[in-house]
This record gives sequence, structure tokens and C-alpha cells, in this order.
Amino acid sequence: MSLTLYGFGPSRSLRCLWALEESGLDFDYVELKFQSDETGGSQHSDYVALNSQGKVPTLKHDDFVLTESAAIVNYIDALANGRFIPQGAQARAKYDEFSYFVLSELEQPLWSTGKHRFALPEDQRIEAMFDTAKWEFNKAVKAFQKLHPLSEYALGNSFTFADCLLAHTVHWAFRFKIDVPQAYLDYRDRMFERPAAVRAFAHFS
Ligand SMILES: N[C@@H](CCC(=O)N[C@@H](CS)C(=O)NCC(=O)O)C(=O)O
Repeated sequence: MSLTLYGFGPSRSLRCLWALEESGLDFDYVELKFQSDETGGSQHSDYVALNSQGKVPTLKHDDFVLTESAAIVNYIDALANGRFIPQGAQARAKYDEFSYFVLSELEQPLWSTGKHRFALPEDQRIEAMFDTAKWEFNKAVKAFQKLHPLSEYALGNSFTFADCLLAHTVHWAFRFKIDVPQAYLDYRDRMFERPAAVRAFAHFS
């Protein structure tokens, strides 16, 4: 079996790289050049053939191609015999609730900040949105604390792939200089000390 992940740096591909390292599966990692149409770039036709938006991550498993970081993380769990996502209808539903909240409520204002800071063409960037994004993020964090109070791990007493999603998203808040409660930063630090997370960072740093 051939398993290849395409990504760059601490982008959303890090979630999948970390999940792969946790899984123990054999894989290759291809670090792309951000928004470049040169060979090895995310806008090169070879890569756009896999991911039509030229975005990361993309996972290629033999001839099967998958995009969307959360879908990739879930697929890695399936390849690893379901060891990293809670089983059972309600436990799985709570994992889904958690991950959709992280992606649609927490990540959204953070990535809006990233897009308007560096990812969008310069003439499309709007500085006035930064305060709104901070406000939205703070509101979402307050709701999240009630919905899924933080403990040692994202969900319950053991590591799950929900940790790859949350710790990475908290790291984005930190990188984009958006305030996040200290308990979340401490949690991110604990998660990033995991040997698999250290190995994931080593692929590109
Ligand atoms: N919803 C997608 C978002 C993918 C995405 O926007 N990736 C960013 C990096 S984190 C990207 O590749 N941006 C390149 C660009 O906007 O040109 C996912 O979670 O995989």
C-alpha cells in the first residue's frame, strides 16, 4: 500500500501528519511550496490534478485521493482499525460534534484572519475584519468551554484524533496573535510534546 500526504508547514496538513505519526502507518510526506506554480508547488498542474483548489492537505492512498483535513484524519483512523476515534453511536456523535465545532466555529474566524493577512491576493484583504474575527473567536471559545469543558485531553481521559484538531487550532490562535485562555495553550503544549507530534513537526522544520 502506498500512502502519501501532501502539505506545507504548520497548515491544516499538520493535523493529518500528526495523525499519521500517531497511527504507526507507513507513509510519505510531500512538502509543497505555498501558492507556487513551479514543480513541487501547490498550484502546479500535477498537484491541482489531485486537489482542484491547490490547497492542502491531500492524502493519496494508492489510486484513492482524499481532501479535507478532518476527513483525512477520520480515514487514517479507519486505516488504523479505529484506534483513535471513539466507537459507539453516541461516543462517535460527540466526536463529530466536537470536530465540527472546532472546524466551523473556532477555525473559521482564525482562518479568516490568516486569509486577510497573507493568503488572499493583496487587493482582496480587508484589515477592518480583524477585530470582528477576534470577537467571533472569543464568543466561540466561551460556548466551546461549556459544550466540551477542557480536561487532560480533548475528549475524556485518553488521546483521540480530536486532540490533533483542537491542539492545532489553538496553535493557530497563538500564531495569529488572537487571545486564547491559558489553559488551552497549556493543553496545546502538552499535546505537542507527544513523540508523534514532535516527529510531525520534524518533517518540515
Ligand atoms: N477545509 C479545508 C481547507 C484547506 C485549506 O484552506 N488549506 C490552506 C492551508 S491551511 C491552503 O492550502 N491554502 C492555500 C491557498 O489558499 O492558496 C481542510 O480542512 O482541509
